[in-house]
Amino acid sequence: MIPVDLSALPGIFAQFSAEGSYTTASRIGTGHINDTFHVLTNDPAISFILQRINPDVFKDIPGLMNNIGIVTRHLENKILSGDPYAASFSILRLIPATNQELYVTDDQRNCWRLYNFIQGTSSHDVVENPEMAYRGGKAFGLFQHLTSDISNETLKETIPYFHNIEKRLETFQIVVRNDTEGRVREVAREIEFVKTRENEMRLMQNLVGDGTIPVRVTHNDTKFNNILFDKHNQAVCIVDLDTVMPGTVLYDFGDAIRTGANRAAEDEKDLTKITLDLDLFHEYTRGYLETAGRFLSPVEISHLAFSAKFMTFIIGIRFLTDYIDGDHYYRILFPGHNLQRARSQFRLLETMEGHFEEMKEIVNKALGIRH
Ligand code: ADP
Ligand code: GN1
Ligand code: MG
Repeated sequence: MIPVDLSALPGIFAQFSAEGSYTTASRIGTGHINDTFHVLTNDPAISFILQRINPDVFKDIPGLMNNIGIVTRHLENKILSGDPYAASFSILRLIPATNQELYVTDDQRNCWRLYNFIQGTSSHDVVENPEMAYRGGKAFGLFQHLTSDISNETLKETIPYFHNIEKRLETFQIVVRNDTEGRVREVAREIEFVKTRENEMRLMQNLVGDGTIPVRVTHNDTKFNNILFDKHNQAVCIVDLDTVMPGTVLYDFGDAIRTGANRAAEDEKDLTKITLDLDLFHEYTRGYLETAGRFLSPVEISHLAFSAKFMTFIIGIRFLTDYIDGDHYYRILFPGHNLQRARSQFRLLETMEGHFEEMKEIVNKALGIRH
């Protein structure tokens, strides 16, 4: 992706039907794919999130924006109609372009979209305390609950096979075979790590493939920093809706645990600092089951602990694949960043393996006390 030309931002902003006039914009967040800016206006009470969508990753931007439109309208209707479950959420709204489209296209054929900025909120890359984990768990569970009445068929699968382990392993094997950057020698240990776990991880594909685990509307990128917290530390919104599409709740629970029950950064270099924190796991799970427990099936619940291992594994493989392939997919901040991210995921997975029985017990315990 070519870097964003900051001087073009006012002109892009002007193509949306937004209140207020542009004053400044600054980068916000630590996402690895899109370019996200906080746009301030002449009215201090009104600001926006302006995002360039990465076309190398998102091949069907009309489909993706249509999905986001459906989900944001659905949630807004629930909030405005006084749905008691939606009461704790703030409205996230796409601001249409002046031509009524949900996005605009710039001279380089990049697509941009605009959201209202939810004032007084911020996100956390790393969970700070068990209370925050509990509230985050409740918020992702609530998001699933509130979107569970959108029919799967209305949403397009905008990145096919996104959490499909067979496909991810296949791609991994291809990049290892091609070794275009000569990096394979350096990652022999990580390749072995993958090999010894791939059969266990294929279980997820079997469960989804034979219908044991239902396909539902899911977020598919439930990193902790995709939850907005207000000044009172209440979770008030789920953002980063690019991958909302048919999936399984296991993807969302597992992905959230990677960052929601781990006090180290996703790319922590000092592996001794990385561990699955059982207190955070307990609190996240308790919060999650309070809101999602009412619609989950027993088989989904019984695989929650496994899903944390699964998602940590698959995301570790994706970072490792990108490293071996020459860092084309994720934004990196220094050479070797993707390898560091992969190593940190694999270390986290090892600690989950060490605590697996306790994780299963915690799920059962949280289930028992959810009402
Ligand atoms: P990325 O793909 O870059 O992660 P996100 O949509 O997650 O993009 O946005 C990046 C960060 O910007 C979020 O982690 C959050 O801190 C902030 N953010 C995103 N949307 C909003 C919003 N509507 N209101 C307030 N803050 C937001
Ligand atoms: C990417 O864009 P961001 O940083 O929220 C990725 C997720 C990974 C995540 C790992 C579309 O999310 O799947 O879990 O990085 N998004 C896409 O941090 O590939
Ligand atoms: Mg994000």
